[in-house]
Amino acid sequence: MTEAAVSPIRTTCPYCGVGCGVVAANGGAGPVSGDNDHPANRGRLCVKGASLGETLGSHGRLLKARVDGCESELPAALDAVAAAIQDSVAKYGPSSVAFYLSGQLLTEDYYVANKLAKGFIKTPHVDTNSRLCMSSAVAAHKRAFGADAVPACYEDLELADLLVLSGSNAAWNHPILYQRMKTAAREGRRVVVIDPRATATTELADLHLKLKPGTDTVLFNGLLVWLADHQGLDSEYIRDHCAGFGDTLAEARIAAPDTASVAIQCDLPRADVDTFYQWFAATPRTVTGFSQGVNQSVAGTDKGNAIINCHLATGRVGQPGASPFSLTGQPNAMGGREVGGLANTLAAHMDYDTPGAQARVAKFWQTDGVADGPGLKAVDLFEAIYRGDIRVVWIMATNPAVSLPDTDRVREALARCPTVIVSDCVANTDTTAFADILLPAAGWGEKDGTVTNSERCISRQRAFLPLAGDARPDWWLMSEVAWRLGFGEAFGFNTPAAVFREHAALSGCDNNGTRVFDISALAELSDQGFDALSPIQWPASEEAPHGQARLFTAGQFCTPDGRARFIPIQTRLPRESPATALPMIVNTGRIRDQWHTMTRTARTPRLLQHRSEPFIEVHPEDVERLGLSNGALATLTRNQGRFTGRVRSTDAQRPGEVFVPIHWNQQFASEGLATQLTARITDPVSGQPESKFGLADLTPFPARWHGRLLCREPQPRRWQAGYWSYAPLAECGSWWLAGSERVDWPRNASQWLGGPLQQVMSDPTNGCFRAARIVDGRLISILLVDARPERLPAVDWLASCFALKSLSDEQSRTLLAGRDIAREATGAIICSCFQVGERQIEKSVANGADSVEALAAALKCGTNCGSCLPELKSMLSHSLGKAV
Ligand SMILES: Nc1nc2c(c(=O)[nH]1)N[C@H]1C(S)=C(S)[C@@H](COP(=O)(O)OP(=O)(O)OC[C@H]3O[C@@H](n4cnc5c(=O)[nH]c(N)nc54)[C@H](O)[C@@H]3O)O[C@H]1N2
Ligand SMILES: Nc1nc2c(c(=O)[nH]1)N[C@H]1C(S)=C(S)[C@@H](COP(=O)(O)OP(=O)(O)OC[C@H]3O[C@@H](n4cnc5c(=O)[nH]c(N)nc54)[C@H](O)[C@@H]3O)O[C@H]1N2
Ligand code: SF4
Ligand SMILES: [Mo]
Repeated sequence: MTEAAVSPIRTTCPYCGVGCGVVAANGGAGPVSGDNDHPANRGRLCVKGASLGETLGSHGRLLKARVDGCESELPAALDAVAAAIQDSVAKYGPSSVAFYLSGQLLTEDYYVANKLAKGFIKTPHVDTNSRLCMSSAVAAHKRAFGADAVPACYEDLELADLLVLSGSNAAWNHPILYQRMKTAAREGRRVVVIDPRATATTELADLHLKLKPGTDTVLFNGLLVWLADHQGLDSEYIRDHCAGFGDTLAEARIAAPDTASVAIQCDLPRADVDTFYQWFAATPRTVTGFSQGVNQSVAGTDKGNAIINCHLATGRVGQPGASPFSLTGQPNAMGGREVGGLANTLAAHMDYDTPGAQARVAKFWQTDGVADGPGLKAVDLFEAIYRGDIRVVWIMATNPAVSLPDTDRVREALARCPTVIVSDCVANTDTTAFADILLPAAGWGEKDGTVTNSERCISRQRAFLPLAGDARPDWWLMSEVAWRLGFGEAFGFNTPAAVFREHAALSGCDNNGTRVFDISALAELSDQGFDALSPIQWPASEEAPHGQARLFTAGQFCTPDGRARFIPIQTRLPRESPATALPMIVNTGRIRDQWHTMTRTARTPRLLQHRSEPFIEVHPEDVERLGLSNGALATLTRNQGRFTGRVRSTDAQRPGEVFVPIHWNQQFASEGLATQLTARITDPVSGQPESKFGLADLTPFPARWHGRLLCREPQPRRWQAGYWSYAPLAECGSWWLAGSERVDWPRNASQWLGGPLQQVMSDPTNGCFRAARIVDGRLISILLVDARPERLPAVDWLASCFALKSLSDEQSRTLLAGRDIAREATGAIICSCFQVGERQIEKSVANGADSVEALAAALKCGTNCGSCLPELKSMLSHSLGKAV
């Protein structure tokens, strides 16, 4: 091939549910940029999307299958999968087999999994990590609208004159949508954020309701009462398009009789509650966006319905700029729901109890029957594995040893399970460690198919790279197993387009307008048509062949009588078993630059610079009360579970509550699993775990020493430390270490550093020790130990020494002294695009910069993707002592 550029490929970002269009130039060898023509992002990308190119490559990939710990050829591994399923079905029945899927699969993968499990193996046990993510919103939609359908589109977030965001940190988790919300700022437009902590998103808020965790239903019940008492209802809409208003209002009056009661129950200033209610009543164009602070709750479904009740009561559903809007998390959370990938659904928006659905789906799939009832939801599914009722589980594109609550129990379940099959694109995760059979899955850039974003927009993910090693797309791996199980005829797909056509046809099968999910207009797409498919918002049916932006605009819903349902909401607060009535409430969530369990985003050093280790955000009063200090380590303990992280003292938190990130796991930290701090408590309707409320003791980590160790990789771990946290850097690996044991440094250091030391500096009176291995002038590894963590030097310049071909004597001495003379330390990176750190920003402010524009002029920070703007603003306001 000549050097002629391969034409750019348009695809979709594999991270969040915003679903931005991405252009990969030059077969992935070129830079990745935003697709100007994609309706979700119009060319913009956040820092995660913009770094996608750096996550490609074979490093860390699972390239070969493994069976019982030994490398295997792929056909033999697929034989082993089929044999395990066949054997288990023969001995224990189909229900002994389960599939645990993911909103990160493509729709085509999901469709094949659902068909194979429910239609052919005939196990009902197919659930997905969407259970932990969106199942409360799904259940709320079904209760209110009769179908799991999001009425709104992204434009509504801009059109709204009042934007309410509840339980959503969109600035970090839906960054491009957040940019759109921000750009829509105008005279008269207001934003209300409802969240127990201040976040980057509250920067946009005209009103932040820092409510007591779990009390959202009280707040929205109170709103319904207020609307009824202040002529705020749309009585005609309620009369003509809804049912159940009377009972719902009566229940709301019991739960939240007046604003005084709401203010006390939610622990909010009464005036703020009144303001919110007045704004809501006065603003016809109101959108309420909600996410995990709503869904991941023991009252998640009720929280969703409490919000929807207020929108129905004001006729604000499916209107321009007026709707409830569930912001989905994963790139294909929606696609999974569309194929029926949740255990309580059957297929294509049909439930097991939808009249005629089982026979219809069986006929369509040309099988003699489907599984005969709903299967187990995620948390219960893993309990069934624990008990031994489920004996074969196939886990695909999710990392349940990290993401399910009470992870020790989940790990024990996986250890007990006779056959654990894991398909992943990454070799070493906390879950692949339990796999009996490991299948190499094709990753982003290699896969072809579709995903559906938060606004029901179906977009193509397109391949632009060859398959790595033996990796294959998930739909292909499952179809191969189906052939081996004797179901070959039903799985004769040879392209994802063939799978998509079948899925589209099923959505239209006997539909006649009864199911809002109908994409039958796409059932006849040719392979070329599929390749060229432009983003389209479902439904895409005979009536709406080009898609539809909003649903339910005419007030016609999917219930048998066409009316939406008000749902009476009682108060149900977060709970924990009494035995663990410990002092701190633990809230868990996301950070800007990492994606979930870090399998992909941690491959990019620049995404680990914003937050580089596990942390605990604590209110300053608690820091003081519990004898902690900002920047030191602390441990949260719940039963056997421990989480150790660096304390970030911040009044963003409410006293008595802490926030920890969900990302770190056993690949990246000694004790970084947030899910050890949350119990197996679920919402009774949706089965979604209460991931935002745990209880734990918070104590200082008794560190005698703190250390930083940097080694050229790969290196086996030779050190012992009570605390460690790992970050891969460009030229080396970096570990934060700390220990409570006394260490004889001169004796141990050479073992820790992997060989004889060339440079040593020891100052026992200050608890200070430094040693380096330098071979032929090249830095191999370095250890810096200090009794006080703040005296350890910043990692960025230490890491830069690994890039040098040879160190001068002067440089070696500087290294051990821990002082950087070459370049001033930047501190934690705030702007990942231009690598601008905390220290530089502080310095710039000290030199007179008093606005983000001034910072941008001085440092360029915030001028590319904009993900860091909320933090820049917050740093500025903090330093200047006033809002900017
Ligand atoms: N950078 C990044 N972006 C992501 C992801 C990621 O891993 N990293 N993951 C994606 C996925 S799958 C998802 S689901 C989304 C999630 O997106 P979000 O829902 O925005 O994420 P979280 O940080 O989990 O939680 C949101 C907020 O809920 C608040 N909260 C906690 N308890 C309550 C409560 O009782 N009431 C209210 N009103 N709020 C509460 C928390 O303080 C937190 O700020 O993000 C997506 N985007
Ligand atoms: N405490 C607490 N727990 C939570 C949450 C919380 O806020 N707090 N949030 C919950 C939510 S909303 C979510 S969505 C989950 C997320 O939790 P998980 O789904 O467990 O996390 P990921 O890291 O996204 O796991 C995806 C896995 O799939 C692999 N993978 C990526 N692409 C492919 C592919 O194409 N094919 C295959 N076969 N594998 C692939 C990745 O390498 C990775 O191992 O966590 C949930 N758990
Ligand atoms: S906003 Fe979400 S979809 Fe868009 S680039 Fe960022 S992570 Fe990807
Ligand atoms: Mo999620």
